[in-house]
Amino acid sequence: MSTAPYASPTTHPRGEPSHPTAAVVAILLGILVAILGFFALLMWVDALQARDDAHKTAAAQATAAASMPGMDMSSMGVAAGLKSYAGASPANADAIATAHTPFPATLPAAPAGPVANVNLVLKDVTVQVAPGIKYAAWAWAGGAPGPVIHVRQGQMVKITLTNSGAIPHSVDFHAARVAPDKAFGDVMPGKSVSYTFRANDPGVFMYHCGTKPVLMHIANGMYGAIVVEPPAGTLPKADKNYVLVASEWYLDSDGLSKPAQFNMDKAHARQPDWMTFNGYAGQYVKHPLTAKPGETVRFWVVDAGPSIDTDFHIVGTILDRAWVNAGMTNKPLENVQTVAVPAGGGGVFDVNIDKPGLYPFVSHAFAAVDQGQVGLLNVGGVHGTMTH
Ligand SMILES: [Cu+2]
Repeated sequence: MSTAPYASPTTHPRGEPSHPTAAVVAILLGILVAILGFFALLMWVDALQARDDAHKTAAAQATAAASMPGMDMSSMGVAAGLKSYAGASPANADAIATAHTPFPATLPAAPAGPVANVNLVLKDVTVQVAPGIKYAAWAWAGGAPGPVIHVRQGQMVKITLTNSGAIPHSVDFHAARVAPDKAFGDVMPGKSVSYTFRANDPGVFMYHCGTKPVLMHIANGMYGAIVVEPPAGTLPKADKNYVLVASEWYLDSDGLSKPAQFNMDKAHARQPDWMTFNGYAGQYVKHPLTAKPGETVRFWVVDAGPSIDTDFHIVGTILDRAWVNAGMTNKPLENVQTVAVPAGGGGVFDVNIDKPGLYPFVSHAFAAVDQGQVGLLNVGGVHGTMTH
């Protein structure tokens, strides 16, 4: 306290203030510092208390989450010791894959007129996620993904959702700008609801059930894609339009003798057994998408997740145009090799291939390919197949 800088110029050799006024000021200053010190101590005690409170609150929240139905966090971060059923296959898998009717990837026509009426029916249904692999899905009347919806930018979209499942569900459209608490609410079993939104934003968007736990409802098959196409002449002309919905499946058994069910531990660990385009592993390897040499092929890709991104890539060519994460009001990227489509996002990709051949489309995060997220584009009607 006696080292206050003001005192320095007149400091006595022993360090004592040399003037009575200086001594008084020094005493006052000493009192001030003591008061400040006291308040600093109070603030420090307060901070300790706040930190302690924050810890208690976090602990209480974690406990509450763990006790909520479907919100079991006990497996979060547990990555080891989960049994994988990846690659399980019956003896006649090849015959089953050949007989399988692939999900129609071709973009259907958009309805004419100012209003697009969309009827969606939710249903508990056993699907196949790979040849001979049965899964007890919460999905749609036609399985998983749900139907591809195609509307024109500016159209009013009237969604009617009918819940034919056993528990409450809902539908959240990423293409909509609506109050989610009003539009995306739960629909009880046996009931229907309707809501409308104007499709003002062009692109390809995910739709999905948003009922808690959302991870489980999406992983069980409750997702699909809606294409909002800009007015004719806005985009370069495409000769073929294909829609791909990427997703993961988390199985509690191999699904061979009886339908597998959802495994929350694997979903939390992000360790899927199967990864697919349009719900079925490798279906477009056995039944390739097609194009003629020199045609412009447009892929509308949604990654439904629930949790893993898709690194979209077509082997043997370059993406001529890429509207990244939908965003079709922006200029596309040009001549890119691989584009990430995030979980819950979309991307639109144009290719024009002049050399006949089989061109695999994949998620270039290659574990996804091993788990089934691969298909072929057959350019020029060539014969044969490949397992890339
Ligand atoms: Cu649901």
